[in-house]
Amino acid sequence: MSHIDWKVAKSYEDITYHKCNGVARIAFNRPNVRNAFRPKTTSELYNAFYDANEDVNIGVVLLSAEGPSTKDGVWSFCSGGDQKARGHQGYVGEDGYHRLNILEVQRLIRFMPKAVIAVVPGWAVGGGHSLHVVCDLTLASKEHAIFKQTDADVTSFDGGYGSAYLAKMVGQKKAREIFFLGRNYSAQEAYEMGMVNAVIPHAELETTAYQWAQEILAKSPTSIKMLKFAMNLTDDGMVGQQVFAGEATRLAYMTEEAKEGRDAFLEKRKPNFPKKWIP
Ligand code: S0N
Repeated sequence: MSHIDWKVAKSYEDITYHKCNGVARIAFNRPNVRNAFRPKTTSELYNAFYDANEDVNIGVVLLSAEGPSTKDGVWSFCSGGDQKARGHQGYVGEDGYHRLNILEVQRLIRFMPKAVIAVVPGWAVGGGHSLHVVCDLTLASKEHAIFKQTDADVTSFDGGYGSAYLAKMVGQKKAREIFFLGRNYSAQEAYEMGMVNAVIPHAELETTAYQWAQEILAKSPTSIKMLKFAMNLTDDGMVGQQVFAGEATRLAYMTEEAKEGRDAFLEKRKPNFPKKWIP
């Protein structure tokens, strides 16, 4: 990790979780298996993202990865679902039940009112690729990031954001190539396709991500939130509308009309709303 003064927010087994100056950093920490996620990892991810979402002092979340592998020095962001944790019915947790809770993590990233930046220091593969797709921004290591979709190799595929939203991002033909052929793409190629925002020298990746976060933190929080939800809306259907509209309701609560509506009910009288029909 870089020289930023990160403070441990909570200790976990499969991830690390830090905070510093309005930024939360959640990082995969299974580098020897290319940061594959098992049910324990996704539970921990959900828990950390939930905490970052609830913390009003946090405005931006970095999803990154520890590394490199102590076995061979290779860097990874995430290689998706842990194939060793797969039973007959799916990814099996410590309680013996199969779980698909990476999708809950995806939804939290997608619906949280804060920018989430994928910081990709190495392999982004399978479900790890899908996670970078669902994040708001992606920064990639110039030397080590490799993007690859193996879902169709192992019959463990993401038919949601990982593929359909990717197609909106890079175009239908390119998305089908990524999934149907499963080739490796460099950070530069991913940038040219439109699924990476910037290609960063590896040694500067974490500090650059932190700087991008600080730039976002200088903006109006309500604007960032409403813009994120507005850009999500058309792709997220009724749920997208629900998330966006929830914020519209929250803003409406701050008006004189809302105050009058509440007071009239509590005082058992008819409301006398200000008669201003502003176009
Ligand atoms: C990442 C790859 C390309 C790296 O290749 P490289 O550098 O040659 O390394 P390897 O020697 O292959 O790997 C090093 C060690 O790491 C282990 N390992 C790597 N990836 C995994 C993994 N995903 N699971 C378990 N172990 C992994 C290797 O076994 C090796 O260990 P040792 O040293 O002990 O031999 C390459 O490793 C690769 O292709 N990995 C597999 C990528 C993959 O197929 N991932 C799964 C794809 N599918 C998903 O992720 C589905 C996502 C998902 O969960 C989901 C999505 C939608 C709806 C539901 C779900 C759901 O099921 O929850």
